[in-house]
Amino acid sequence: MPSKDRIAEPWGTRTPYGPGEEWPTRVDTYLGDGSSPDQVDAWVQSASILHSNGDALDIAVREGRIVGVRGRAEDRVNRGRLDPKDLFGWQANNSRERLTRPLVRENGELVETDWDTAMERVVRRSKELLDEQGASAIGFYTSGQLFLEEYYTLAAVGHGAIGTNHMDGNTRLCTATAAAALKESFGCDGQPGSYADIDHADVLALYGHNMAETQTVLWARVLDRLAGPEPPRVLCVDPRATPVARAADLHLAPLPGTNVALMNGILHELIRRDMVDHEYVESHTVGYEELARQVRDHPPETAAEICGVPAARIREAAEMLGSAERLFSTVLQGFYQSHQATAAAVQVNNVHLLRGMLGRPGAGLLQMNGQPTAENTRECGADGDLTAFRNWNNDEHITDLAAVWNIDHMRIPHYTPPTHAMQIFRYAEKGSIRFLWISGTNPAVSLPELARIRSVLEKESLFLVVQDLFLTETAELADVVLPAATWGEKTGTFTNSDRTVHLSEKAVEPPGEARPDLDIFLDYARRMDFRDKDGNPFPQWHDPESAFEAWKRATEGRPCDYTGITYDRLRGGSGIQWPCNEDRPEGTERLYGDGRFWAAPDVCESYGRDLVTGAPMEEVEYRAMNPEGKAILRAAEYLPPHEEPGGDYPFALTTGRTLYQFHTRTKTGRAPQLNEAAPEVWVEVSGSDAEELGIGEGDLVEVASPRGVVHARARICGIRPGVLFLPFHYGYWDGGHDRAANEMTVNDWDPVSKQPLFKTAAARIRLLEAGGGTPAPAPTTTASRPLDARVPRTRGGVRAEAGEHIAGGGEWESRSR
Ligand SMILES: Nc1nc2c(c(=O)[nH]1)N[C@H]1C(S)=C(S)[C@@H](COP(=O)(O)OP(=O)(O)OC[C@H]3O[C@@H](n4cnc5c(=O)[nH]c(N)nc54)[C@H](O)[C@@H]3O)O[C@H]1N2
Ligand SMILES: Nc1nc2c(c(=O)[nH]1)N[C@H]1C(S)=C(S)[C@@H](COP(=O)(O)OP(=O)(O)OC[C@H]3O[C@@H](n4cnc5c(=O)[nH]c(N)nc54)[C@H](O)[C@@H]3O)O[C@H]1N2
Ligand SMILES: [Mo]
Repeated sequence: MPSKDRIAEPWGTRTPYGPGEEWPTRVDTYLGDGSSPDQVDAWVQSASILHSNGDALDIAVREGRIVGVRGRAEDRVNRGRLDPKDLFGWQANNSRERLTRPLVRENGELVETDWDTAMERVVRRSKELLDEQGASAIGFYTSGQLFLEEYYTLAAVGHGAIGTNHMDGNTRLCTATAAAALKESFGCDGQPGSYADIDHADVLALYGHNMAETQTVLWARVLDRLAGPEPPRVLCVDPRATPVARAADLHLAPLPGTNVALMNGILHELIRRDMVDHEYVESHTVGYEELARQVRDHPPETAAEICGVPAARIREAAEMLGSAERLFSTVLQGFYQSHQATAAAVQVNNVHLLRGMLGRPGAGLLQMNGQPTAENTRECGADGDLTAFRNWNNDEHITDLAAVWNIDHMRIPHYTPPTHAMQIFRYAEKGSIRFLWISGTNPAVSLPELARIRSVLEKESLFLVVQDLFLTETAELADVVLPAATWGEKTGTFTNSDRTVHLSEKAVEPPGEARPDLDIFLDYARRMDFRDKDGNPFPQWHDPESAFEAWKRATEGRPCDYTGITYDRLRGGSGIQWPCNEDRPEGTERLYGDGRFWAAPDVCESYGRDLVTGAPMEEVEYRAMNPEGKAILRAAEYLPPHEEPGGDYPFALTTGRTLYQFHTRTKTGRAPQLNEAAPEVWVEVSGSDAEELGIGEGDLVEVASPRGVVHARARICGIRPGVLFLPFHYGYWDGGHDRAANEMTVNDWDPVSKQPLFKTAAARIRLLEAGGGTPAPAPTTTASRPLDARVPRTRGGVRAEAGEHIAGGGEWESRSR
């Protein structure tokens, strides 16, 4: 087996294939801690939790410790491949900095204690507040990184037992817009497409999605198509020269925040040139006239002026999309976290509806997820959604869920809309939420306008519970810290972006007294003595598998039907795509192939919102508009962002990710190979801006917005002039001050999805100190690839095994384009 430096070559060896062929297998393995394969005591089935791709893998265990991972060849998602985070990220499990005992605040200091003491404090405060103020005093803010069983339990505890409206996940920051866009267009959440569409597509369109860095294995699938016969054409919409942009046939680099203008220009062309499947539109959609009217006066020239993209390029994009026979599109944070997020994401759905590109091999669409288990947060209803894609505004859905839970339906709060994350923090700031339980997320680094978030979390009037693996920036501010067990240390299931459900089995014991999140939530429920209608303990389940079985009953007959899946069926083979039930025992590759949607008034998850104002539609309006439950073509006009570059802040600041780090780095920052590949914050500046400002590669600069400041080394790269980019990974647990991108971001959100705007702010930049020739600490293999060819390339130092391909033969270069 040849070895590859998987830090220097994150996508590994090419295994080219042609349209309609099966993606070849390539099994990637990495064993650390000086272990060799014959020393591995057991390989335990799991999947990756450092992105939403769902790469299936087996965990290597030696003497009770995790020592490595190996991709699962039999899985439909990755066919054995692993990305650098998959290969090296597990090392964080073994970190000596893991929390091993509960902590409580005594005289201002966090001190170690036992579980009884910690839980009794949580329970006592809950009861006091429920007596004094009621459920409105209590809030939960969870994650996209726990397991399905844990979210379902939390949803039952929060919405069912306590009856609070104040429950959301960090999925609000992540994929709230994906959910909203799917509800707006198709009546219900649920990804229409499948990863296998990449095997068939002749055009791939990636909107604000740096797939190469954020779903690295899926990108390897694309690269393998590009290296094979009859490759697809690729469209990339991103203001930076990402690896996706470099591989694309057409790269549009709009100014951040102008996606709706761009999409309307494209839709104008599609309609003007009549690249529309009228039969499909007529049979399966409503809203065509309104959409056509909206974009009629929005030709590419108008879009060009707003987006700063030549009109000719916009026409080329329309030509590419309009001539595709099998169009596959993905959308992610460049749309979801940008201005007019839902309105923009919906226009991508519109392209597919106009062209009838849904539910056939290669004709598909993924409003991507980001976090590994974000799909489950939404499905289970541990965010603002109602369990199993039920509709908050449909009384029958509430009654139905109450019957599943065997509780009185009046216990489920449905008098006002669920409180979204930013509003939860606002209520905590104002003092009406007085108890906040944060699990599996680190808002002191990941929420916008950090100075304000810190002041909220520090408030005396707020009782803060933090459940995490490490003493994060957020945990430091808690009243009670609960040490959680994580992936590899607990059993459960989770679902990736293309609806593939994987089982992740417990491989090793958690460190010290750390406990699975499921056990912690259930322990709380028992101590609170929650009961169902028959006086039985509620939730009625007691371990992962009984939670999963209970969840299945909640999904019966809903779009995300899990009733045909069991833990046993998930063992051994590939993950399974929901819906999976009696009618579809093998699961379902693609939704909506029959042109039927979950949009009928009685079944839909939402009656929709106005895309511009976010105002909710009433049931009667929805019934009048869409009585037969067709897909909905929803139009939106472009509006300028609230904060535009200009005056003292002439640059558009955007933020995001790099391939080697995950979020606030609690895991990747503790995996040496990954951390060394991207050890410190940097800021990306274009060549022309750098020249004008007299800034050179590696110079120390100050970047400031009206809200805060970051100090960083400058990386001069292929970003669009006028735009600055900061990775948001760097907080304060292992570094100095003024380095978190969210010191600068704005406290504003999309009116429809309520997702915060992390991608648009106005900023200025100035030189602080010349770098003396030392380059910025940014990777060179990624979007941050330097213009200066003399900067040394990123190397791994440690070599990971990358299996050779089984089909094909010989080493291939990806097509140079
Ligand atoms: N390596 C790595 N992988 C990850 C993660 C990670 O932290 N690290 N996190 C996971 C999670 S939770 C998520 S949500 C996903 C996110 O995955 P992505 O969405 O792919 O990642 P981002 O870097 O946030 O943003 C994508 C791109 O949006 C572009 N962009 C910025 N503003 C605009 C705009 O206004 N319009 C357009 N068209 N583009 C714009 C940026 O230049 C950036 O390249 O990644 C997942 N995978
Ligand atoms: N400026 C800017 N800000 C952003 C973004 C951006 O692009 N730009 N992206 C946003 C997006 S898409 C996301 S998803 C968020 C991510 O933001 P966060 O969710 O705050 O980031 P993480 O570092 O993933 O935090 C997860 C926490 O959960 C802990 N954890 C991991 N596994 C477990 C477990 O099994 N149990 C428990 N209890 N804890 C666990 C980890 O140690 C970590 O502290 O950031 C958002 N913030
Ligand atoms: Mo995310």
